[in-house]
Amino acid sequence: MSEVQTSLLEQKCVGNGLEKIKALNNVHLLNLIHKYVEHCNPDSVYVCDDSDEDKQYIRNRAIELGEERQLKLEGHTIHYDGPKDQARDKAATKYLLKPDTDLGASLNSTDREEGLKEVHGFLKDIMAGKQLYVLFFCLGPTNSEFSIPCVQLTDSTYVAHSEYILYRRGYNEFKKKGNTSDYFKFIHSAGALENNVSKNVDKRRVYIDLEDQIVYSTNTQYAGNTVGLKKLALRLAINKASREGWLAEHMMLTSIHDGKGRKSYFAGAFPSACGKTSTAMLPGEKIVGDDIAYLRKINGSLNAANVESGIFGIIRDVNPDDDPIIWNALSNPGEVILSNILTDSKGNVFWLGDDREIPDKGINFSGEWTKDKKDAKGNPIPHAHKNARYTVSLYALENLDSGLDNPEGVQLSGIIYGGRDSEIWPPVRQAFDWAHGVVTMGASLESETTAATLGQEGVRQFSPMANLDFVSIPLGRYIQNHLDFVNGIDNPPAIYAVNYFLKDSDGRFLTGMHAKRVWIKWIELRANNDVEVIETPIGFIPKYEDLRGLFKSVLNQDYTEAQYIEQFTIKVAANLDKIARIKEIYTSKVPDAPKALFDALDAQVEKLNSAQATYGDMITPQQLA
Ligand code: GTP
Ligand code: SPV
Ligand code: MN
Repeated sequence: MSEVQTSLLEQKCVGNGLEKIKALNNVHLLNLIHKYVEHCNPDSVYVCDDSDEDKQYIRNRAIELGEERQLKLEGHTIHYDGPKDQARDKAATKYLLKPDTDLGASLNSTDREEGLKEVHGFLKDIMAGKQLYVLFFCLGPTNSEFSIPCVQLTDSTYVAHSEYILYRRGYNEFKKKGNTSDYFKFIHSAGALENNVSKNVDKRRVYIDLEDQIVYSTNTQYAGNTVGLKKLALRLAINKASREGWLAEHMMLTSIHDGKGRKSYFAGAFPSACGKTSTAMLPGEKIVGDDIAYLRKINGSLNAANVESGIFGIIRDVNPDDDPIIWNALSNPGEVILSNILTDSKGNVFWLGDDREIPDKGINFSGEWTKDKKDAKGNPIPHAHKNARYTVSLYALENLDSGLDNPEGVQLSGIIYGGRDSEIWPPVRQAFDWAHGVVTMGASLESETTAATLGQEGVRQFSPMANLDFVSIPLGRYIQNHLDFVNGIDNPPAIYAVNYFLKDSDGRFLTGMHAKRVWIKWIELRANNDVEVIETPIGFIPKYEDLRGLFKSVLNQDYTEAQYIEQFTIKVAANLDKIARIKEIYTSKVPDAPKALFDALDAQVEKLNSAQATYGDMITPQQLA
């Protein structure tokens, strides 16, 4: 380490910041911090270790600078992202690739040298007049095979504060690792601010450099584009996992209880805004995680760990009936960051679907808001954004599972895939075997787009493993990794698919918000061999009597046979069309798609064709029972 480098940091670091960095004994890290302090040119640098004081400093500073405002409830603050910065920006998110690498047509990439030049152009002197925060966190439990240490450099107190709520602290994890370059690095700047929101969204970029495991994020605040350890890290992790033989997935983790002392863990992958948090928060069950999980083979079993220790959840429609635990967290004192909902002058908050009387004016994601306010196209601006969110620690929730911090993760009994599918898949079914589940459920997932990404909503999109937005290796290899992952696992978890979003021909949902409790209870019974099934061409489905019993015992609802038939009838032509769409994508866009994928799809087509010849296009469960 040269004199010049330490002298710049010495000059800029507040307090004993430089000593904190030096104590980590990591030259690579020291150089990285020096490089970006020099390049981004902040007025000062604040280095955080694992102390509560540093966390408190960040939170106070967020309020002092106005990136967050205190609300009526103690500990609650509100943050706003700009009107054009309310969701993940897929178009501006790109992998930086050398000319000789290719991730295939389904992933967004740009030339590495050009991308680095562009984003470093934006970053030059971008922090002048601001303070830079250096933060250390750990993905996954600390002291564990799952742990990945991360450093975040940001000029946003909101990003830093969110990370304190969402992740385990990692300063000591760095200390243990010593002089390594194998850690994740996140360089973020919100850029110039106007009314505390990023002003230059045309210069918003999320650029992922897989080679150096760095993600650069500029001129944006929305957490999905900025909080390094969330979706930015997932993209790095998928690549790392592929090199090291584990999986990084867009999955919630929950334990389901039979009421007699039996507890079984399930992982579930659903695209953004398609039910992960809602499924992880079911009444009577426990949450391990709601968004991102790492999966590893440990002692012959398939174990999963929550990468995070908090929730960045959609606040729309949160109500005491459907989400009592979240409602409680949002209605009582405690550390919570709310974003992009309406606030009045007294610090009260209003979100979409909360049934409270909405005031005529206040502040929301569009700035000063009044009931008659319209956007540039003349459309009314709702009082809160559809993708508005809350940030809360899992440790603050009464339904936290005891497995969150297990260094070995939790052992999975099942893996669930689900998307927004208004037409085709039944509410729940089980795959015949691992490959059938991986290919016809995970790799064949389609889902209608939502407000969690910028762009049109309700468009059906190919969404393999609910993870396509984050895949950072050729897609065929990603699927192959899943197919191979079963090798060496003694009792592989079964694979299930759910669909909470089936609609009737008038566009009404066929199942209510609570029905998922029944599907999950059925999955728990099935995973423990407590119920029988009906074999259909697309997998095993529940028997009517079992569902009738569960609807009664879990929800006190009468589930009629007519409902069952409507929901579980196999739509052969629609399934065949879907497989044709999926096959076309893998054929034309995924040059390395594994042969086993096509074999499983072809076998599925054959089963459907032969059932169609016998039973016709619509096959009721009774015909197969
Ligand atoms: P991200 O945080 O973006 O990853 O979303 P998520 O997968 O955690 O989705 P979440 O559970 O927050 O659900 C998103 C939206 O879907 C919520 O606003 C719910 O109202 C709606 N939703 C969840 N479950 C159901 C369901 O069973 N039926 C219907 N119709 N809507 C549901
Ligand atoms: C998602 O979009 O999948 C989310 C929110 O969970 S974000 O942080 O934007 O990724
Ligand atoms: Mn969620």
